[in-house]
Amino acid sequence: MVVKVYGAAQAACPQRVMACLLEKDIPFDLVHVDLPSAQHKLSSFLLKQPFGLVPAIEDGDFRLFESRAIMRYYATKYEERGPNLLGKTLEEKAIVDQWVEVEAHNFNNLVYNIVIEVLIKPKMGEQGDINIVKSCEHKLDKVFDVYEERLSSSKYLGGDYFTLADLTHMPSIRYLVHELGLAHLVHNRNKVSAWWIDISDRPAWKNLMILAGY
Ligand SMILES: N[C@@H](CCC(=O)N[C@@H](CS)C(=O)NCC(=O)O)C(=O)O
Repeated sequence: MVVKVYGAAQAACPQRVMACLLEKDIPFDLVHVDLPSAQHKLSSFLLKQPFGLVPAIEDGDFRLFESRAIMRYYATKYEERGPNLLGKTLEEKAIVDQWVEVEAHNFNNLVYNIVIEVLIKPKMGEQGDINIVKSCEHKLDKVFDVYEERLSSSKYLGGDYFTLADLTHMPSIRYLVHELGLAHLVHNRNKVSAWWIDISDRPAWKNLMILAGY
């Protein structure tokens, strides 16, 4: 049974799921949900994701939403296949989880708010608020200082090898570097810059970039 991913190829949260599936070599079909026409708010889609957000998956009879829950599910279900994305010992797994939580609670919203002001509002004919952008950029600067420190003593955020801790950051960092004019946040820092160059060179990520049509 091929996994169905409901989402949009260029939306960050579905990309988190697809990056994980590609790392694990799990075949999937992307079922396009058209965000500009608010297809994700239709009652038929709310059956799959009751908050009207992408992604959601269907795997046979099994359904799941929330991108980080989905990536954890597949990384666990296929723990023995392909790269270990979870950590091996209980402590390694806890540290991977810690950085996944950091991404969800200290990082993601800052980038998301900038995306809204810089990309989404202008597309809808509204002017973005530069003060929100500046404030989020300032906060992100501090978060990246923490990452620089972490990556000075550990090759990857979760430990010695690439895990979900790194993967979960990738869609947002791509936005910063390639679409929001904020590449300096990454490349002004030696360790963060080397880390991003390394993880964005992974075949799974490059395949996702092709799929997304970049
Ligand atoms: N916590 C959710 C967030 C999902 C989310 O915010 N998805 C965005 C795309 S990255 C979306 O559906 N945006 C459309 C909207 O807000 O109407 C997850 O990780 O799956």
